[in-house]
Amino acid sequence: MRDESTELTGADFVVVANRLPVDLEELPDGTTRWKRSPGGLVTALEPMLRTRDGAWVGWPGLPDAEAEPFVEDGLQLHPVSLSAKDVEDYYEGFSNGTLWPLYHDVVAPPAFHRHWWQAYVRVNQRFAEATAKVAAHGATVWIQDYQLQLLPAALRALRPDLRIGFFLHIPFPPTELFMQLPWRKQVVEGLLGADLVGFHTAGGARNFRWLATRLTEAVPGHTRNDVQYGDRTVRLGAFPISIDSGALDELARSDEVQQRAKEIRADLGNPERVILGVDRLDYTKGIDVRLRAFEELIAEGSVDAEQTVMIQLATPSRERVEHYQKMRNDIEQSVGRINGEYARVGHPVLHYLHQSLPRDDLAAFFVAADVMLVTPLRDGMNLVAKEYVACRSDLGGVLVLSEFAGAAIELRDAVLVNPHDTDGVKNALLSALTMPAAEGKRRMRALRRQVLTHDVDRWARSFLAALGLPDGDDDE
Ligand code: ADQ
Repeated sequence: MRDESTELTGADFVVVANRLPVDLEELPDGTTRWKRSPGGLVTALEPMLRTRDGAWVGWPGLPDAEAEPFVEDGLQLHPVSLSAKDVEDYYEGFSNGTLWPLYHDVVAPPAFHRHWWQAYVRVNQRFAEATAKVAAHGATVWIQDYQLQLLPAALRALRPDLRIGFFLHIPFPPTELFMQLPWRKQVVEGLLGADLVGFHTAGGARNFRWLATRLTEAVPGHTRNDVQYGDRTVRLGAFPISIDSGALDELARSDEVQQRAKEIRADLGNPERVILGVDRLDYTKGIDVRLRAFEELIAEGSVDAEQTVMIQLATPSRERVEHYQKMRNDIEQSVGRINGEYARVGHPVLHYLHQSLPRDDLAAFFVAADVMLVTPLRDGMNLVAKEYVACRSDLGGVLVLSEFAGAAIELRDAVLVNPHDTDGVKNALLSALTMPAAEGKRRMRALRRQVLTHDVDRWARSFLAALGLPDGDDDE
């Protein structure tokens, strides 16, 4: 993976994220190796980074690991090391125990601990120092997500010559909830260090603008999309993220994936209806909501357990955080209860896989599912909803989508539900299961028009254009 021949130089375009696009893995003999961790963000940004002498700054994913910067396929990778204590307090603590629940409508109570906050400040400062070393004079730096909200200001203090963008991948909360944060002013000031702060939705940008003008010296700017902060204008905007829709569409059309989808249905006993849920195992995703709706519909006899199968795929996530351990137990108990009550030997009504699947397998599940249930209580965007749509070139399948996912703003032709309303979710699931084919096709056609024309490349380009970065294609 290493390309020692390419030199590490000051980069004109730098992405900073909590994680690098590669993970450092510890092998049983104690040695380590790099492993690619392909995600949507990497796919979107990689081509731009390569054409621009780009660099990526982030944590390699292993505590207490010191790793040297290196070049991989023309992309500079700069590891920032975190101690076990940093991981506990900055990452699992402040990022995932305070900010994550606070920004997701407090669906779980956020914990406020001063030593977590201190670690957050310390680690953000370390990222600032690392980035300041990597960026060339006048470079563009694009900071990603809630773990690094203090970085824009910390970096500007070290390097006023840089052009700094920040994008938040999770929702920015309603102002009343944000006000609970003891360090609310510092967080807003941190973000105001950027030239452009991007959110998934206009509502997020609006909330931030209101807070900035109440909590800091910032004053309303000339338009609704900026604030004046000292002698600088900070622009705000909505940039709904997406997926590599074209590539996924092509993968889903392939003979292998189509064949695998048939096999999945056959393995399930060729039921009339297959319902699917796919999530990172997280309490914001509303997995319990959909299990309850499914269970009640079977119990009432509205759904036939002989002819309907539900599959829930859940990627393991944040397994060391206590709240996640409890949620996992609760979900697994529900799965056991539902199958205990309604399954027959060799025919579970509910299949639950606590596993991360390869991309083409996942595409096959999307192709195989008649109904996709996406029911988060709150979600920045939700890429799964878009992935399902991209996989349905046959115009089959019905998407049931929570109103509280950012994706609901674009995907108006999904069956939209309020996940807090169990009867509403049950009705939506039932209507999706019984939807006339013509209506299903009409909806899926409209959804595909949106998802295929608004892909992740377009997202990245529109953010960078707003930040004032010229288009990378003209470079060569
Ligand atoms: P996440 O909370 O991780 O992202 P989401 O947008 O749904 O949520 O992305 C999850 C990704 O993991 C999808 O690409 C999905 O295919 C994949 N995945 C889920 N389960 C899987 C499984 N069992 N096997 C393999 N892959 C699986 C955060 C925010 C979101 C926002 C994104 C991007 O919380 O709201 O959409 O960032 O900004």
